Amino acid sequence: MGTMGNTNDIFELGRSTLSGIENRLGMSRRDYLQFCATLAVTMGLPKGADAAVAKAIETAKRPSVIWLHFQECTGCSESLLRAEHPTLEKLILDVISLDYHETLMAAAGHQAEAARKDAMKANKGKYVLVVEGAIPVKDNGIYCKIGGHKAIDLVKECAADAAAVIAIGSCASWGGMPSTGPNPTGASSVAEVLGKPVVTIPGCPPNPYNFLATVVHFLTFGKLPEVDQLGRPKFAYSRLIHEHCERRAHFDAGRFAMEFGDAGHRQGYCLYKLGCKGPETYANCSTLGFGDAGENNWPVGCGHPCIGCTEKGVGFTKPIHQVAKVINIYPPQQYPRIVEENGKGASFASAAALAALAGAAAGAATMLTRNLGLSHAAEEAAKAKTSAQPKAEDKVSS
Ligand code: FSX
Ligand code: SF4
Ligand code: F3S
Repeated sequence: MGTMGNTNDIFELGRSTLSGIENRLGMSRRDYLQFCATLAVTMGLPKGADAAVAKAIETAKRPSVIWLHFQECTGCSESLLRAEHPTLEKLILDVISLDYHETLMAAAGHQAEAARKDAMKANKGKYVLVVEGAIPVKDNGIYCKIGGHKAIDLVKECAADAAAVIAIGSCASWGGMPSTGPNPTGASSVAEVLGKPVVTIPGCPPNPYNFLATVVHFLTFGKLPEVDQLGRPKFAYSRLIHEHCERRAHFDAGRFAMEFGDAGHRQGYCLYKLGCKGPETYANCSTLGFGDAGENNWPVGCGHPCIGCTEKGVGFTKPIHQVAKVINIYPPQQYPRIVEENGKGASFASAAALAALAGAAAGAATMLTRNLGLSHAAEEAAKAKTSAQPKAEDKVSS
């Protein structure tokens, strides 16, 4: 890896080499550098690292990526390549050379098989294998076949000559939804099938930036990021969601939503009593919004309890209404601010795109997000203005 850049490098980079990126992506230099800064921050890199990231993306050879799909819903790919966010999609396809992806490639049948074999041969020992979905192992693995090959054989064949293996999504990371009891197909994780640890990016779906940051780390530093004992990059999965949740101050103050739609829910109170699993789930959802629809674009930000989708033994295992085990009872040293404008993070453009592309339902969801996100203080201020007395049915339980 080269030395980390500094702020001057960023401007130098902007003047000297970024015109290529501008042309390729049809995006402004400012947006591109902002994207690099987001990735650098996601990885927890020190100040100035965004210049090194920008340079690596601009100059390094795009790694060949072979992307396999097994037992899953394709939500991981959807989350990465959302039609609503063409900029993100373009960036991803510029950062990596996606040589084989069953959902996206135009080729079919023997042509598709040939594309996979060609990419593996041409990039032997250098390609990144991304696996989405669990692998069924019961009854000799007959429950998932692609092109006549069993998933269990395909993953072993493709992993043999890969420089790195990344399991994307909870299904590939630990079995996810397909492994829910009684797990009739024996849905298993990539690490279990390969018999060795791999990098895992759990989440159903995972935050696209966590995947991108992992790939860009590989590109910038020539190695994958540091991981925990479950293979999860530490930059994203070392803290509990509950530690940085925007509703944490409500939890500590004992202000809870007791029912969906009650006064507490509408005022953005803590969702613990509705079964939120944030206190026992490790992920950065509370600090990094999904996609580019705004900082509050995550389950709790939208008024839904976290179901612990990143965490084996929690997501798809514990009943949604069951209260979470509070792993860390200590209050944080610093409280995240109760975001007054909670739910207003979505840019006008992305909210409009959501509404236009996904129809009225998404538009309504955006409005709901905004309404649910109104903070206690904002409601109180509004109430004071109109001198309205709270109604009996609006009483908040705690
Ligand atoms: Fe779906 Fe991916 Fe969930 Fe699994 O995400 S969003 S079922 S983790 O493998 O496609
Ligand atoms: Fe946030 Fe859930 Fe923790 Fe409440 S229980 S503070 S909603 S993570
Ligand atoms: Fe999943 Fe909970 Fe994050 S449900 S997306 S781990 S907030």
